[in-house]
Amino acid sequence: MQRLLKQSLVVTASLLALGTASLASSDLQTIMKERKLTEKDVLAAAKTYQPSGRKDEFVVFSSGGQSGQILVYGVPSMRIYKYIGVFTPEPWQGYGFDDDSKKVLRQGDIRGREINWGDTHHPNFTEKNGEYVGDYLFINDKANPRIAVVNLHDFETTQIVVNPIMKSEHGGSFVTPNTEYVIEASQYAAPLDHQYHPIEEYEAVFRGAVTLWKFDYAKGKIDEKASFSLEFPPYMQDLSDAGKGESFGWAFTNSFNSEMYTGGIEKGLPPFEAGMSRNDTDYMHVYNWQMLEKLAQDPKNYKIYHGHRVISIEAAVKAGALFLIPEPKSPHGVDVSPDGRYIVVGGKLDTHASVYDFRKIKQLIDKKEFIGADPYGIPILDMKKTLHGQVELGLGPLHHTYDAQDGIIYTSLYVDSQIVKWDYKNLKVLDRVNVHYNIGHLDSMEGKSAKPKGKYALALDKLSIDRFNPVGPLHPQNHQLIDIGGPKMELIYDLPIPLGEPHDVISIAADKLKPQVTYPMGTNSRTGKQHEAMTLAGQERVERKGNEVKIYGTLIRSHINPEHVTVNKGDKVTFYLTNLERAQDETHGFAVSGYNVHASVEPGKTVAVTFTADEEGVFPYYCTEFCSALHLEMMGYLYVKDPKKKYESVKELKLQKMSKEQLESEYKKVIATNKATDDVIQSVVKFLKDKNYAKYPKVKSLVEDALDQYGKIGEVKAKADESYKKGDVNGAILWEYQVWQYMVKTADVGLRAKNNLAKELATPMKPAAQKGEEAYLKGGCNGCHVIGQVSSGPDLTGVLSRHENAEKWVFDFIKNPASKYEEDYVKTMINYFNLRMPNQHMNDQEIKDIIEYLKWIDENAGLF
Ligand code: K7E
Ligand code: CUA
Repeated sequence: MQRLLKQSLVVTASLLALGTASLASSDLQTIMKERKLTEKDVLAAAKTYQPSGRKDEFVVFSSGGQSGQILVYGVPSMRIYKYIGVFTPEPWQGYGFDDDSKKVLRQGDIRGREINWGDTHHPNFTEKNGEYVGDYLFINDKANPRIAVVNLHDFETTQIVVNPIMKSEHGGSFVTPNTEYVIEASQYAAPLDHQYHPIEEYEAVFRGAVTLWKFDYAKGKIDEKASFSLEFPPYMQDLSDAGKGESFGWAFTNSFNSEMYTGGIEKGLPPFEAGMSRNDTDYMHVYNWQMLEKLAQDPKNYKIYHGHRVISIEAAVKAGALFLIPEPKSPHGVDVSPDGRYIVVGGKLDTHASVYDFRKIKQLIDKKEFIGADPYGIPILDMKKTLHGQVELGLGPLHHTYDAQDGIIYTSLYVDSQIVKWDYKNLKVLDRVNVHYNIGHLDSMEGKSAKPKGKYALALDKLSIDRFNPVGPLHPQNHQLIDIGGPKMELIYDLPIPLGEPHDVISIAADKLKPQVTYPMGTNSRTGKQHEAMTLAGQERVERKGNEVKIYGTLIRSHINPEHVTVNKGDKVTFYLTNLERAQDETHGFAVSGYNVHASVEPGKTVAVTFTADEEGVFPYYCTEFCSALHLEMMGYLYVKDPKKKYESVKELKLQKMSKEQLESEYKKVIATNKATDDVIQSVVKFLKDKNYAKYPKVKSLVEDALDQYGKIGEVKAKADESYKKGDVNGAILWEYQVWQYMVKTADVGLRAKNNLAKELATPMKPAAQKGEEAYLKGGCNGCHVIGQVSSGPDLTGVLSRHENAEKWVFDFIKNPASKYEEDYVKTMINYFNLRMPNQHMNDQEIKDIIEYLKWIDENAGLF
């Protein structure tokens, strides 16, 4: 009694303390003052904050730069959702640590060499009529010229293709308007024959190129055989873009070394950077991929390099498929307007952006009006005659993105650390905003598609300098979110990127992405087909052939089947594992001690891990995802025996065992526990059935999962009973515990289903009731009162019908509890709970709202 009383005092005191603290800290003005926030800051927070459970409007895919990965985050919340392993192993996804993902990664090996990283720059979606479809994503690797395909049905990398002729690239991956081709343009010129050539042969044999990778939509794969390239002069090609609308069929690639300067700092010559920026202009390459597609059908137009067709400059020129237009020195971004008419180029070393008019370009081409040809015979168009105009923007214009509003474009200024908003039709600057610092790419929502959505822009800043808590000399990158909804741009959020230098992002309306949440049973996620080693419950087995051992296993909460595997030293061992779960997010992992293998096995997936068991010993394997309360128990042992050795058995250690009586009493206990647990399950099942759970898909799938678990009990229970009958009480106890495990899993999911269903069924809360709930929570009332249950205070369901003139009674009681401590009813309660209702100092409005909330509870009695 003494102890209880003391406890109740402590509870009351802490509740009161909680009350005052939360009152103080929930006052907006106070918080703003304490945290030194301006009204603008609070507004920015309101524009980006997503309450728990709320989803984002846009999803952004960012290249991970030197990390060789992609990262995925949401706008406007700027919450990071995922890293996708692309050119780099990514252990948490098993990428590069299970057999099938290793195969994908190894597709990226170059001339026999294992490559385990990449320098990713430009992600791009599949397109239809120039609009984003978003079922596949392409990304390039600048360092080791490659393109990867990421399947957005499960956000996994499924293909890597190696560029057969280039040694480096940058103008990839750019997609033509109906995903006919993925464009990849080279960067640093090199001999296409992959042989040694001295720099003196630069003009003669060093070459750039553009590769047109054919995308086979039906297979979701790049078709390497159907792909081809076009040879370019060694001008150091750069960014590219595909034409659309009126420029459909054409593509544009920048370059920055029309000087063909070859450096030589070590010989006392001016370095590359000096010679490459000597001319006032470089060249934009203008080419027609539809014509090139035809040229690639006739062997007289191309040369084969490493099994790949490369159309010669000469053939392209002859067919009228390749032209050059001068552009301001050392340009970087080239971006085609949503309607396809304009091509905007930013010259890094020029303060202007140049707007080319494709109509004018086309007219000159049709009239064959050229100002000459370059040393390789490519016709050159008159820059002035192709320009719509130029606008002075500031220092270091790099990249562009378009707005939803016609004629509006945003350009990044690297040197000035700004974004400029301007009108590319009327050639007028409209607004500018500072970013932090040294911005590269930028993106308005779907800003490079035929239908930009505007709303927000992302600034991808190269330097973050002083923006974040210091984490050592290698600083995070900084992605900044800008509100572009109004006439003035406003910076509203900073997202430090802890993963390489993300060069470019691509954004998409979230509702266009429809990834699956589980796999059809037995899926090989890297091929999308059923895995040849799919294993269902009851099919678990170990097969041996010579020194190859194949384990066909299954994973389900919370065991790995099999749990013991014995092999010989030197055996080649493959674990095939199928996750039998059907429930969303019930992923299991698989790792074997010391053998450098790991798999992430999402529901329905089948994976394989292979290794040579070259070390003798006992090696635990286990699940690496905390998948249930019994996750730590999800394990097994791999025994590796040396067949050449004789093993003497160790003398068994005699340990004290349980007596028969002890066993019987434990058996009774577990039977009783199982009965009680089953009663809870049955009451939940009754609730679900009474309320027609099957009408609610989300609840239905949860119930199905629960029943899956429950369905396993029969078999296990039979084993328990059989053991008991045979007099094996110990065995019976173990099987009964297994029954209990299934019951716990059933109850876990069942209760989640019940809560979900209750939420579906509850009547909507009126604003006053909502405020009442807030006040109730803020006041800490839920510390003692649990709705639907007697806890350390009475259940409040029905409180409004427990008293005469109840609303007034409850009002008075909350207002001044002490005034009623002497009433018989309250006295009984105080005695029963050993607690007094404390005064929470609610104001009248709050109390009225709480009464509205209590009414809502009564309306929904029985749901909680
Ligand atoms: Cu400007 Cu590779 Cu597109 Cu970096 S790139 S910024
Ligand atoms: Cu399965 Cu942890």
